Amino acid sequence: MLPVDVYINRRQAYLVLIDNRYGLDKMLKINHIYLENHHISTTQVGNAELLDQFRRDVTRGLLSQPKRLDAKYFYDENGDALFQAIMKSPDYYLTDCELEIFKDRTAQLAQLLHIDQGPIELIELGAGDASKSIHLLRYLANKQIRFRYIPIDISAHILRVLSQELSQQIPGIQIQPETGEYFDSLHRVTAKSTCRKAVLFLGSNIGNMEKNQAAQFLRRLHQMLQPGDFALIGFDLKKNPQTILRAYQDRAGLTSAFNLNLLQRINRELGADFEVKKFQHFQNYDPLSGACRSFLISVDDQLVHLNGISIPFSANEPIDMEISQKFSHRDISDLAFRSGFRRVGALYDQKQWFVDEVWRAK
Ligand code: AVJ
Repeated sequence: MLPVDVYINRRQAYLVLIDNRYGLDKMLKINHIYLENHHISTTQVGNAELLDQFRRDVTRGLLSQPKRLDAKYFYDENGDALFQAIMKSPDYYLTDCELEIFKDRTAQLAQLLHIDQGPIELIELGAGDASKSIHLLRYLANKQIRFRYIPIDISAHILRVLSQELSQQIPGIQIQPETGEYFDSLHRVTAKSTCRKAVLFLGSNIGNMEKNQAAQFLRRLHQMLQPGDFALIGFDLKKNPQTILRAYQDRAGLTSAFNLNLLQRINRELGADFEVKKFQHFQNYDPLSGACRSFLISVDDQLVHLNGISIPFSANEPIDMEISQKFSHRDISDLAFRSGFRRVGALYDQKQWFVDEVWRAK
């Protein structure tokens, strides 16, 4: 659901939402306090446009060879819930490691970001439910540092959950949620203010890009920042291959459900006819390249219909779903070098499975 307009009527505010699952317009009453604490962006692209983009990307992906789907589309309402379950799973170690860093090393983190140098905007890319960054935000609030928190996420749903939760947990927090793709949203944000900035890119979200894409992404990020601005980037490190594989081939089958949910979403939102039980999740990890990849494998020869197009699948044909790249120290320093950032600090969890790196724009 996406807010498309805001009405203010006496002390009540209404957000008009379009629920794309049912094609219904809904009015949602939001309370006065909620509105005061939030900047509500009315510049978002309409729902129809997003749906069109989704349709184009899915069609192109399924007509290419090999077939692929973009993992950024995992995050509808069901996908958000599944990812939250993954983060709590004992097999998925990434969140625990990074949470440990944010809980135990908050002061060092804040210091590395030069919090004593006055007001700062904390922009979080792919903020999700902000379960890690909340520890840093609470620390800044307690120290009475002036800051604004700008969570960016492709899921409008998770941003609503997050905004409600944060306003409760940290009363008076200035929060400006932005729904959309990373760079569209970043452009909107940087055009609006010249305040000094720290961009948070946690959870090894950077691992969802192929190596060269990641380098290009970080180069663009660097170009958008002012000298002296910060980036705080979470990298999942190379480690025992079994440990890594286990995180994505989890015993509860959450990752499998997470992948299959995208087929269900395509059926529901784009009117396709995937028979979800005719696809099987397959995960692999290559310890040489550090690429951990998710596939959905067609169990049989089958036809799937989408937009009046018939898409043939042969038995055992894969759909390339997601990469979760793992990094060596060398990989990380290469990325910093190629993107033009200076590395100014690094914080590890006890097991040294994960690192949050602090980089400064030159
Ligand atoms: C949110 C991209 C960091 O790749 O580890 C979790 C997503 N996919 N389980 C990851 C994910 C399957 C996650 N990131």
